[in-house]
Amino acid sequence: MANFIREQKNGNYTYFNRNFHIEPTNLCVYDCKFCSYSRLIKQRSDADAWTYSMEEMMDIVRKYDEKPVTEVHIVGGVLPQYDLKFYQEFFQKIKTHRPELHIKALTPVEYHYIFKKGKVSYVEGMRLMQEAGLDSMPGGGAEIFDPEIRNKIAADKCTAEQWLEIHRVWHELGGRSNATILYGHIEDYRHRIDHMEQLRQLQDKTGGFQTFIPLKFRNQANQMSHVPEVTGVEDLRNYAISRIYLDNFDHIKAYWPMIGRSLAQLALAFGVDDIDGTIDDTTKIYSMAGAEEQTPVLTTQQLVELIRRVGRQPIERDTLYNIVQDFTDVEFAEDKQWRGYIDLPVVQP
Ligand code: V47
Ligand code: SF4
Repeated sequence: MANFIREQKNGNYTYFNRNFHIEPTNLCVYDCKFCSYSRLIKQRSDADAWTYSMEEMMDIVRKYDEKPVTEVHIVGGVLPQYDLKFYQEFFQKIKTHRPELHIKALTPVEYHYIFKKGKVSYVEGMRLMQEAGLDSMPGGGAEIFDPEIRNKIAADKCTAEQWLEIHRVWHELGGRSNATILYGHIEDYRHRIDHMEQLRQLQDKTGGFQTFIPLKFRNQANQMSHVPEVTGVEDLRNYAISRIYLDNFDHIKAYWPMIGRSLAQLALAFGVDDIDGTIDDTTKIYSMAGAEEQTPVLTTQQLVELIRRVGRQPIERDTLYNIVQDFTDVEFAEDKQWRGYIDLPVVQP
C-alpha cells in the first residue's frame, strides 16, 4: 500500500540533492541521552570536541566554490556564543559569498534557545533569520513529541509545543521545512502515531512541511547503549506506515548515512522517494552513533547508480524539490570504485 501511495504521489522518481553539512560545534548545553555526538561544555578540551569560528566555517563554504552543490545544511550543538547575532552574520556572509546556495539551517532547539537569549519573540526571530538569508529549516530536534518519553531522552530542550510553534511561525512567513521522528528506542507504537498525528494536524493548517524523515535510533557511544536497535524489517515497516499515515506530506526520506545504503535502496519499495544528498563526509552525527557509514560520502554517480539498481528514476532536486537534472538516461563511465549494493530491481516499474 505504501508503495502504491508513493507511486501515486511521486511516480517512479527518487530524489536526491548535492549538499554538504556544517556542524559549528559538538559542544552542547543539553544532554540528550541518545546523542553520541555532543560533548558537555566541561568536556571542551576533549580531543573529539570542536567549536568552529565564523572564518573556519566560511572556509568550509569556500571549499565548495567550484562544486555544483545547491544546499548547505547547518546544524550542531547549542552553545551561548553561537547566538542570534552570530547566526545572522554567518548567514549574511554565506549569501554575500554565494547567493544561490540554499541555507537549510538550525532547528527549533537552537532557535528557541537563541531567541530567548536575544529577547525576541519567535515571529521576530524567524523574520530576522529570514532577512539574514535563511531559506529553509531542517527537520531535527523533533525526537518524540510525547512529553513522558521526551522528558526521559531529551529533557530541558524545547518542548514538542515549542518545536511545532516555531515551524508554524516559519510556515506563516512563507518558509518551508522538514520534520523528523527519532524512533526505535524506549517509545511504543502509540507514541510514533501520536507524533505523526501532531505533524499531520499542523500540516493541514500550514502546508509548509516538505518531507518526513524517520531517524532510526543508533545505540553506540551514548547513554542509551543498553537499548537494542530495531531490525531492518522494522525500519521498512516504519517507512511504510509513515507513508500511509502522513497523507498530506509529499515526500518521505530515507537518510542513507543513518541506515546505510542497502537499506536505503530497499526503502524505495516501502514508501520512500528521497534519499537526501551526496553529504561528502561532512556530518558526524551518525558515524559517532555507530552507523555502518563511517565516512558518509557518495558521488553523484554512485547515488544515481544505487537508485537505478532498484529500478527507479534518479532525479536531482534542489531543497524545494525543483528538478535540477533528470538523470534517468544520463550515461557515466564505468565506476571502478563501485562497492556492490543491491543489484536486482526490487520494484519493477
Ligand atoms: O534531532 C542524534 C538525531 C537529528 C542520534 O531535514 C540521532 O533534511 C539516531 O534532523 N541515533 C539531527 N538519531 C539530524 C536531522 C536531519 C538529518 C538529515 C536530514 C535532515 C533534513 C535532518 O539526529 C537529531 C536527532 O533526532 N540523532 N543522535 C542517534 N544516536
Ligand atoms: Fe545537543 Fe542536539 Fe545532541 Fe541534544 S541531540 S545533546 S540538543 S546536539
